[in-house]
Amino acid sequence: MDSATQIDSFFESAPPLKDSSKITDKLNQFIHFDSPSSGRRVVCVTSGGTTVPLEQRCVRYIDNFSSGHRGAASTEYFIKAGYKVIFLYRRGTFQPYCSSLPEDPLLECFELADDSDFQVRRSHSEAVKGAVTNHHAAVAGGLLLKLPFTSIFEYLQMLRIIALSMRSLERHAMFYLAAAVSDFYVPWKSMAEHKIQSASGPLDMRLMQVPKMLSVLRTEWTPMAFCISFKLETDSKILLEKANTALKKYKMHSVVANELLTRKEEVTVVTETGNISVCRDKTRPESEVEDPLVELLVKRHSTYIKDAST
Ligand code: PAZ
Repeated sequence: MDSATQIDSFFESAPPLKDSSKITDKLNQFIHFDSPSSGRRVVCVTSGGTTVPLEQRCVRYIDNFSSGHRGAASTEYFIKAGYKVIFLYRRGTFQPYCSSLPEDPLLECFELADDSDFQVRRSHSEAVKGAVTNHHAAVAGGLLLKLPFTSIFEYLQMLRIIALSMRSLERHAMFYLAAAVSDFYVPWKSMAEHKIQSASGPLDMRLMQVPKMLSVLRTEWTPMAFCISFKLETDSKILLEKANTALKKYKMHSVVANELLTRKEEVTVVTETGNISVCRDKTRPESEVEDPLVELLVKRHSTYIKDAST
């Protein structure tokens, strides 16, 4: 099967996305909230890992590691830089503007004020107020649209809808693909409907390869967008080579290479003209590597936009 056929068959056999027309409406409203001539840049930040269900009435699934911290933090820096952000995130993972919130369970953040009312505990009130204010400003100001996914089927269908909606933005569109996307899946039609029974003995299951959507994103869905993908490895010896291969194979504008253990300290931005190492400012404990990373990518995006007019 060639790759176009694999992609078609993935989408044809996937369970239909719930609310797809509502999602398209939300996206169109969000993207065109400013007048179309405002030249506002829009970035789609993907975040968190996709699941691969093993049963249609899913009890068990395979998961991909990603806390969603990278995507959530980067979203805040993109908004600070003037972008509108479509945050495509895995349900239950880190959210923008929540990093300073207390880790206590939700109910422990509140106390009863009197019989009928409650309030945020004084020790948490500054952090909660800051998070609520910043989040509200971003959403109400038309700068943040959050769209959740869980499975690989939802993720790829939503990514396609987003990409097609962003197509008209041409070079002002950016993709920052930090989500950890499954490489293997069970096609919906060959998946057990009910919970797999352990009494039947060892589980023998064949997983198909998830078709690579990066090429189709670059060549068909949004050919003019500025595209950044991520490459995670645990073996540092193969990391840069794999990132370089992805850069060329999928025609990415940059690939951000990171190792599992050091991903919060440093990343390497792999580009056609060389590799750029980006580190967290270690003199400031609260600093995040996403800050200089987003700054670098915003500059490169500006150059990409300017190059079109020369
Ligand atoms: O979500 P997180 O902050 O825990 O980790 C971020 C990351 C390592 C998932 C991301 O930087 C990344 O490399 N994503 C792509 C993973 C891959 O499919 O290779």
